[in-house]
Amino acid sequence: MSGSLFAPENGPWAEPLSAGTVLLHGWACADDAALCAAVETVLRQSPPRGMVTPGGQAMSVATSSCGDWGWVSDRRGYRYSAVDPDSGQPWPAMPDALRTLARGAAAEAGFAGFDPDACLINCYLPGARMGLHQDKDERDFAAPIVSVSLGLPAVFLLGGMRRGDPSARIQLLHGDVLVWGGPDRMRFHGVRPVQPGSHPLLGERRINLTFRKAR
Ligand code: MD3
Ligand code: FE
Repeated sequence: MSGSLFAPENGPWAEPLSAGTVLLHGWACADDAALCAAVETVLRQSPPRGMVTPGGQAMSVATSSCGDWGWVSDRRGYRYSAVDPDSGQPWPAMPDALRTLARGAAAEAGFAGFDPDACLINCYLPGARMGLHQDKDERDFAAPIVSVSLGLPAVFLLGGMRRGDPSARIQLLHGDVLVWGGPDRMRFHGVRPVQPGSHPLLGERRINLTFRKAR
């Protein structure tokens, strides 16, 4: 019965956080070594790099992507690009292990048929954080976003529809998968600074994958 609702004794379990957000605790744990290996393969081809916001601020998170589209930011703005601007080549293909995980998690959360064409890879060293923002660079807000947390834990901030709305603090551990869509798709969210530590598979890092339908 692995993966069924409210069965923590059986491994992964689903916790609805609000109308359109489900936290699948430990969903990625069973396959974590293969997932981390697939991510490392992508990162050798398109290494994580610091981005600059359109306002000129350096982001503390280093970012890469795989799939048909990758997310980039510079002084010209935020956008999706088919080419890694550092290599001049297309982004690495989305590994099957990653795509299968994202599709299964989306289906478990009620979004059957999710077909991501982009996977952002956010790499956090201790101290790295992500300020409150909305994900609004995608074309189709009807598709959900699936987030996979690997390595060091983090506290994520789940805000409201306006920047000033209060936000809940939610711990994301290695192997946790968060699916959000529908009424929650445009919520403000962020990540508190990652605390120092070491993880057996990834060392002194947190890696977050977000699967999106970009175009
Ligand atoms: C669901 N990444 O890449 S994902 C991003 O952990 C991004 O790297 C974060 O935000 C990361 O754009 C957070 C988890 C998350 C965060 C906020 C949410 C899921 C959410 C807000 C509403 C619903
Ligand atoms: Fe985001």
